[in-house]
Amino acid sequence: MTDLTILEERFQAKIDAELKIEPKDWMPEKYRKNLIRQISQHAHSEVVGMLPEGNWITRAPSLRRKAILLAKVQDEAGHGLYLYSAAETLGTSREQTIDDLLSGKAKYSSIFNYPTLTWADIGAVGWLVDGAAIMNQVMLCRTSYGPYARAMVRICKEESFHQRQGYEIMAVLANGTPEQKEMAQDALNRWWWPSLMMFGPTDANSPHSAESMKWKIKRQSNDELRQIFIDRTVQQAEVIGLSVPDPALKWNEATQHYDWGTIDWSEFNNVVAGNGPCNKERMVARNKAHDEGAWVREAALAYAAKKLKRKAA
Ligand code: FAQ
Repeated sequence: MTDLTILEERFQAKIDAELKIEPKDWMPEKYRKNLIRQISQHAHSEVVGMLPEGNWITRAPSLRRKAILLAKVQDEAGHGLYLYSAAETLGTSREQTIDDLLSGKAKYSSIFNYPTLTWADIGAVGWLVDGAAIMNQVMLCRTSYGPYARAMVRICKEESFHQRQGYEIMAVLANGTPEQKEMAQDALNRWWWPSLMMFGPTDANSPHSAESMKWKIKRQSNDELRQIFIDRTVQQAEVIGLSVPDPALKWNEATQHYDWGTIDWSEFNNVVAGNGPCNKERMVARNKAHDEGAWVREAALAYAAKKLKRKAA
C-alpha cells in the first residue's frame, strides 16, 4: 500500500464515522477542489442573488415590506461572506474567487438570471427560490467539511425566515383583489420551472454527485431533493388557492409523491451558458459594484498596513 492510499483510506474512514474534516487535516486534492468549486459557486449565488430582490427595495409597497426586504437582502450578503471565508480555509484567495465571478469564469445559480417584473415576484422568490435553497441547504448543515457545515447552520435559520416572508407575500396577494391574485399566479407561473432547475441536472447527468455523496459533501441527490420540494410546495400552493403550472402534476398514491412533467433542460443549459434573460445585466451590475467599492478596499488595506507598522515599531 502506498502512503497516499493509506491517507485516502484514513480520510474515508473519518467521513464514514461522521467526523468533520477541518482545514488543517489531510484531504484528497479532488475533495478540496470539489469543495472550493461548490462553496464558491454557492457564495456567488448569494451575492448575485441580491440583485433581483434589490431591484424592488425602493418600490416595496409599504414601510414594513421595505424593512423586511432590506433585512433579507442584507442577510444574503452575509451568507456570501461566510461562504467566501469557508472557501478561503481551503487555500483559495478571496480575490481570485471574486475575480472568477467578475470575469464570467465562475458559475452561480441559474435562477438569478431571471427578472423580477412585479412585486409578486418578490413573494415568489422568497417562497420558491429560498424554499428550494433551504431544501438543498439543510443537508449541507451536516456536510463533511467543518467550516462549510457551521456556516450553513446560520444560513439555514435565515433562509427559513426568507421563505416564510415570501410565502406570506404570496398568501396576501392570492387573497387580495382579482388583479392581485392574477399577479401572484403569473409570478408562480414564471418562477416554478426555473426553481425546479435550481437543484441541478438529473442524477444520471450530474457529474459531481457520485464523489460528493461518497465524501458526504452532499447527502441527498439532486432528484431526491427536487421531489421533496415539489411534494411540499404543491400543497402550499393549494392552501393559498394558486395552481402550479404543470398539467402533468398528479398525486401518486402508490409512491406517495407527486408525478410531474418534464424540465426543459435546453433552457437550463442555455441560462447556465450565459444566455438567460439577465446574465449580462447581472455581470454588469456586479462589476460596477466592485469597481465602485475599490476605494473601500484600498482604505481598508491602508488602515491594516498602518496598524501593522505601528505594531512593529
Ligand atoms: N445553476 O454535478 P452537478 C440561494 C452546475 S443559493 C447553475 O449536479 P453539484 C439563496 C454545477 O455547478 C442557490 N449551475 O453539481 C438565495 C456543475 O457545474 P461545474 C444556490 C448549476 O455541485 C435565495 C454542473 O452544473 N445554492 O438560492 C446549477 O454536485 C434568494 C453539474 O452539476 C447552492 O449553491 C444551477 N442551478 O450539484 C440567495 C447550494 N445546478 O462546477 C438570494 C450549494 C448545477 O461542473 C436570494 N450547492 N449546476 O462547472 C449545491 O448544493 C450543488 O452545487 C448543486 C449542484 C445542487 C447546485
